[in-house]
Amino acid sequence: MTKLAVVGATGLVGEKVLEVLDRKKVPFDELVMFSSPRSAGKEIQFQGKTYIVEALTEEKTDGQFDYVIMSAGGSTSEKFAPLFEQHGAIVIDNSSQWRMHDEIDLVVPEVNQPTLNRKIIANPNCSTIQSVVPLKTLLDQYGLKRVAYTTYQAVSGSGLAGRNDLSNGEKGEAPTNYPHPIYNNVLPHIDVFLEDGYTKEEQKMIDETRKILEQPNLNVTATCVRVPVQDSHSVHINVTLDKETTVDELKALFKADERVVLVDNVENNEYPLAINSTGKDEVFVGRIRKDDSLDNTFHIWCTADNLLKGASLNAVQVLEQVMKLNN
Ligand code: 2RA
Repeated sequence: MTKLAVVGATGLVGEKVLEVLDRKKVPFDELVMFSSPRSAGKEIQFQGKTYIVEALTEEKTDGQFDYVIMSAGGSTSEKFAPLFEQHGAIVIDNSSQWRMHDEIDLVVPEVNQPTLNRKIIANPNCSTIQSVVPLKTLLDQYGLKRVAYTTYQAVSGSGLAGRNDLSNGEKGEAPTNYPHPIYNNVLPHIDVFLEDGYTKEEQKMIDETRKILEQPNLNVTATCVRVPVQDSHSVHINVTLDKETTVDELKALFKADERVVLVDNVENNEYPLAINSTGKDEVFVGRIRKDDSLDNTFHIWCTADNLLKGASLNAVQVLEQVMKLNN
C-alpha cells in the first residue's frame, strides 16, 4: 500500500507534478493533495477521480505517507518537510530550502543518485537541472575545469505572477512581480541581490552545480537573466575541459548520449529553441562552437522546459528513483 502526498497541488509546478504522475503512470494506492488554507477546498480531477485539496496542517503530516512531493515554497517546506520525514515519508522538495544542507541529497537522476542520509531530497533549481545534464556527460569524458553560465529564463520561473507581468506588459500596465517592465525588456536580475553583486539565482547555479557534480573546487560563474518568454529556459554554457577535444567529437558524444537531444545544424538554422522545448521532457543542446579565447573551451546552447525537466518532471523522476531503491 503506497500512499503519496502532493503539497502545492494548485500551484504552477504542483499542477505539472500531477500531470507527470499521470502521464508516467507512477504507481501508488492512495493520493492526498494539499495546499495553503487559501486554496483548500478546490476540486481537482485526477485519473477519473475528484480530489478535494486539503489545507496542510502539522497533524496531517502524520498520515502514514510513503512519499511526498512538495512544491509550496521554502517556508512551507522548512516547517512541514521534517514533520513528514519524522512520520516516515520520503520528501522530494522543489524549494531551495534544503538544497545546500550537507546531509540533504540534491538530485538530477541522469547525474546522481540519492544517498537517503535524510529522507528529504532536494530538487535543484530549474536552470541548474538542465545545465548539469550535459555537463555530466563532459565531466565523465573530459573532466571539467571551468563553467560560465548565462541564462535566459522564462517568466513562468517566477510563477503565475511572472506570466501576469508579461501579459500586463503587453497591455502597457506596470509590472507587479518585477522591478522593471519585463515586456519588451531583458532583466539581469532574478531573485535578490547579494552583497557581492551576484543574485541568489546566480549563487544557486554556482553552488548547486558543484554539489550535484561532486566538484567542490570547480570554477563556476553565472549571470542569470529574465527574458520575456512564457516557458522554457535557455542557457549559454561556456565550458573549459581538462582534456583536448573537437566540436565534431562533442557533437558525436551528445548525439550518442540518451540524456540529451542534440539539435545542431546551423546551415539549416537548426539549434535548440525555447518554443520547441516547451511541453517536452528532454534537455536540448546545440550551437556547439570552439572558444579560441581559452584552451579546451567550448560554447554550448541548452534549452529545456523549466516547469517540466526544470521542476515537476525531475521531481517525479527522483520519486521513481527512490521507489526503485525501496523495492
Ligand atoms: C526562476 N529559477 O526562474 C527560478 C525559480 N524557479 O525564477
